[in-house]
Amino acid sequence: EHDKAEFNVIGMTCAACANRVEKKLNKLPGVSEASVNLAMETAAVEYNPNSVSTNDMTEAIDKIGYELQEKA
Ligand code: 9UX
Repeated sequence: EHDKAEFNVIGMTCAACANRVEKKLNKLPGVSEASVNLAMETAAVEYNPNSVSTNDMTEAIDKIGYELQEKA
């Protein structure tokens, strides 16, 4: 009920980009904590897999102009 996903984030240029991505992830129902690291170009997300999928996250971020790639 409490999974963690790690992503590479493509397309972030400035701190406002990182805030946009982080806020979007945190607004998704089922996401309990999302943290974006601009310098590392990564995102870490804690979520309930019964409510939200990593594919939902990827689609939501694509819509605002960035790309998530789930780490292996
Ligand atoms: Mo910063 Mo990101 O000026 O789209 S918000 S580059």
